[in-house]
Amino acid sequence: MNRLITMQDISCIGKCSLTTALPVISAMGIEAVPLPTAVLSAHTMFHDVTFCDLTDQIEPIMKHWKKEELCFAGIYTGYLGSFKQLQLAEKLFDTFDVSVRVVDPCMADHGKLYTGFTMEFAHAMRNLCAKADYICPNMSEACLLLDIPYCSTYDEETVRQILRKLTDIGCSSALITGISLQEGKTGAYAYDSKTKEYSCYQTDMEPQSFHGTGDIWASVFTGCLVLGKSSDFAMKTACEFVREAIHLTLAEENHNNYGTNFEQALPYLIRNIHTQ
Ligand code: PXL
Repeated sequence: MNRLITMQDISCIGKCSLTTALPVISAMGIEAVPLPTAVLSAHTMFHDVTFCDLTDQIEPIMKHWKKEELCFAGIYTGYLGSFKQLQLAEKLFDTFDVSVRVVDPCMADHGKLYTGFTMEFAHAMRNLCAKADYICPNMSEACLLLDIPYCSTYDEETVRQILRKLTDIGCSSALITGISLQEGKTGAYAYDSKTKEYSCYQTDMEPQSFHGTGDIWASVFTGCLVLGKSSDFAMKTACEFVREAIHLTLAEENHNNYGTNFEQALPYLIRNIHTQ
């Protein structure tokens, strides 16, 4: 059975980071191994969040896995909360030889850094991105990584130019999520610096956006790659799963606003990953 390490926090309430990555990766038939960085009572869009830092645990956990001679097919890093955690994530990539390395440089949305993040952190995130096979920022994160003003509107050529610059950081492929090239559509755009090929997938845009969808997207994308699927299939499957999760959330009259009903979309995901 494939085994995948995912390094990010546990936000108990919020349907993001590990509380989405673990069930999604497990549903795909992959052993989901968490490397938890912190425990928060809820994600940082809530007020008065409690926070317990687990940075001190990360190296001992890695050392133990190494001693046990455990092998992993992939590593996927998500929300990381400090410079030290960025360094440890780099060490994780150096310690385990895996075939799929995905960095989701979680730090911003809608042109704004998340609470507690700085431009210096965005610069430091570049070093981790350089070690990845794939990075999957949204447009806010892509612009921060490149130190350019936020592109709230863009044409296809601008997206392609940003993607090329992202791969100049050192990763082989870059994908930007949440790219909308047509009214009523949204999806992702990818560039593979080895083949110099671009690829785009667009699906119907749901009328509301939700927190945590980037984490769900990256979990499905990484899971597909670990299962040996193509990156085009991974991109399509991730986009369609997020659309379905939002669709099912909006179908519930009293849905919460802090995250999606992605759990109800898991059967859809399981059906879809076996179509190729
Ligand atoms: O979904 C990204 C994320 C993960 N973890 C925590 C967050 C956020 C986004 O705000 O606050 C703690």
